[in-house]
Amino acid sequence: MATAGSIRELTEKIRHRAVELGFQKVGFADALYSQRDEARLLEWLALGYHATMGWMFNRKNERGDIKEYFPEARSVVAVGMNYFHGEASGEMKISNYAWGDDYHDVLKERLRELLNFVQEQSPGVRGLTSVDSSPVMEKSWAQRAGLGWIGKHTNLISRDFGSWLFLGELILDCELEFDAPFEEDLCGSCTACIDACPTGAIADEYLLDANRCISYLTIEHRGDLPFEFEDQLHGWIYGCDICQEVCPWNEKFAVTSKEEAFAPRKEIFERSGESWRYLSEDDYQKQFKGSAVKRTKYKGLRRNIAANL
Ligand code: B12
Ligand code: SF4
Ligand code: SF4
Repeated sequence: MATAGSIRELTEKIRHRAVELGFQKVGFADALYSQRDEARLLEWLALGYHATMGWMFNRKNERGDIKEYFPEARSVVAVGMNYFHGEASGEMKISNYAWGDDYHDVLKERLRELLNFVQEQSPGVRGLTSVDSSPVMEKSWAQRAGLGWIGKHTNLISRDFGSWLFLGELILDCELEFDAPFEEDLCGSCTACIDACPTGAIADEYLLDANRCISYLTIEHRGDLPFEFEDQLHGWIYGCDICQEVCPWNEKFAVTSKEEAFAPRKEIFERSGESWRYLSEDDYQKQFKGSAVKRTKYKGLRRNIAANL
């Protein structure tokens, strides 16, 4: 039978191990259903702000209630990894998050190691690792575990690294000692992200319309770009960082990541505008092997390059 002392000890061991594994942020939240989060998700879907991302709709029950996804869930270990390497520049811009190796692979592997560690410490514990693609509301879990607050641009911001953090979770069926949620909203009266977004995608504070978001259009949208946005990519060929680049928390607190996996690949970073125009499928396959840019496929990247010419 676990005692308060043994629960605390296990929690602190996990925190320590997560830091050793390269996570700058780690916190613990009670795996409870949140009516507030589910209501916001359903409102967002009802507005059609998920655009063509049908998978956001299809698994809404699991996304809206962690117990639907993992009925035995008791604790959520929320982690954040700093990936900042500078602001995007040049005629053809790729978002900072995709300059190195694919973060899904990097975080998943570390979270699996963390799960192994938990199971060594406490045999019989079961858990799931989650990075981006699982039906889990990651920003909300990070906020509930005390990592930071959700800003008006809808990304999670921390006091110490700004919003340049990848998020991931380890969902466990054992009890841990929980951190206090991050209750403050440090956006205050600032509206820099909303004012800077060139396509008006931040429909309201804390509410993003993916249909208008360059990140969605360049990464997730398949086929031709909607007519209205054909010439509205503003130099971005994969993702978009504008709302994060103008955020005062990022201007003040961005720290260059020491994670080698996220170091910019030279051949991507130093490519001239002109040479993007002639990117062959062969070059694409070689240069983006193991990179998040693979998500948009050669066809998608070519479409985005053409839209910026
Ligand atoms: C779908 C998705 C997208 C979509 C939609 C984005 C969105 N804002 O929902 C698109 C393709 C546009 C996208 C873009 C990007 N994404 Co994305 N995306 C996701 C994904 C898979 C789901 C997000 C989700 O659930 N959206 C649904 C809506 C309902 O959720 P929400 O915006 O979080 O809503 C919350 C708040 O807005 C809040 N809220 C609503 N009203 C109010 C009112 C008040 C007063 C308050 C306080 C809060 C509040 O409540 C909601 C629930 O908590 C997550 C991974 C995951 N599994 O969670 C990654 C994720 C959010 N993406 C991520 C990243 C990095 C990006 C980009 C920065 C990439 C880029 N540079 O191009 C951009 C950012 C664009 C932006 N301004 O949001 C990271 C964010 C990390 C962080 N620090 O926050 C995540 C967590 C992936 C990861 N594992 O790291 N993404
Ligand atoms: S990622 Fe770009 S297009 Fe999307 S909300 Fe931010 S500034 Fe607007
Ligand atoms: S730019 Fe301002 S309003 Fe937007 S997320 Fe940052 S602090 Fe909040």
